[in-house]
Amino acid sequence: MSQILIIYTGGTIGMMSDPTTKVLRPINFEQIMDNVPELERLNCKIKVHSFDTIIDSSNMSPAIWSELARLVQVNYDSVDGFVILHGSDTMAYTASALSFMLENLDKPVIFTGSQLPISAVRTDAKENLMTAIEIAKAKKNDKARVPEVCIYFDYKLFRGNRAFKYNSSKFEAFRSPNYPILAESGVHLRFSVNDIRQPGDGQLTIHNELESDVAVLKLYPGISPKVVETVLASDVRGIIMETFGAGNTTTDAWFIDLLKNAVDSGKVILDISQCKVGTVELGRYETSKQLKDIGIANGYDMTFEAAVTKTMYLLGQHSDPKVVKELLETDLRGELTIS
Ligand code: ASN
Repeated sequence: MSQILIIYTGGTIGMMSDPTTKVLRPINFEQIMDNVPELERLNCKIKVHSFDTIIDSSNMSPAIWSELARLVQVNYDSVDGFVILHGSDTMAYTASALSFMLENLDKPVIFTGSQLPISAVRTDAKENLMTAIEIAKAKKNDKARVPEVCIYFDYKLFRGNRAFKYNSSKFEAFRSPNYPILAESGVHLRFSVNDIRQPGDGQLTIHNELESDVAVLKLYPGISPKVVETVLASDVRGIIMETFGAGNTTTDAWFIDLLKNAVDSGKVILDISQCKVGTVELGRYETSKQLKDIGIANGYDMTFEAAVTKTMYLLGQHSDPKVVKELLETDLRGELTIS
């Protein structure tokens, strides 16, 4: 019989409305179980690890990502797969971070949650939870069907580092426009076999050293030298720069000079687009050619969540900015497509 470890961190799935204030607050896992008697009828053994402090995912942190990676490592040999219950607000960050922290993963790590509490009559939590468990235990020829860090939500399975929360009120909360979904659930559970990554031969390795101090520079027409200078002067080694269209920026000399000085001083600047669909193409327009020349890293079609967590992960592993730049531009866990 399959064994699944459910790790409960919090999120709306396990919240209840406070009778007096009406504010949604997290509840404990036993109260969740009471709402899903169907769990008993699943043909698998379920172990549960509940965090001591149950959180809204806006309070998620790299320290908790490390604890999640450790729990996966400690239980790796004794279970067939993992289901992590997590708030949807920052689920894509945690899933992206875990995808980098868990190297050579060959078992499913499926994040899920819900938009309505599990106790609500119209809840989406039960379907999300039950199908996430089905996916975590799904095997073919004794091998996991999805040996990846994923997000399962509203009948769709996404690669974790390709998804982002785009809707705060619909059940269809996530999208992954730059990569196909890995499975779809309906009457049948259909896996997109060709889009699922297959593991290499190596042993699972956990990377817990993250450098969480990164900065973000989001461009807008009219951004001033003062603003750009402030972000670039901050005491961080990595900056995620959200640019226009296919990775374009102003060509104003002051702007390019500030970026160049920052790169020359050893900072890594990663170019990702403010567009949610499509990719950065450094050098396609005049407005990105100089970025390539001065050593800005190409983020291709990475999500913001993947870009931030990948930068934290690489800065935690490597001190040489050239190595960090090179690896940022490399497909490590299926997070980018080199065009
Ligand atoms: N605020 C919640 C959270 O991210 C939202 C949710 O889970 N739907 O924890």
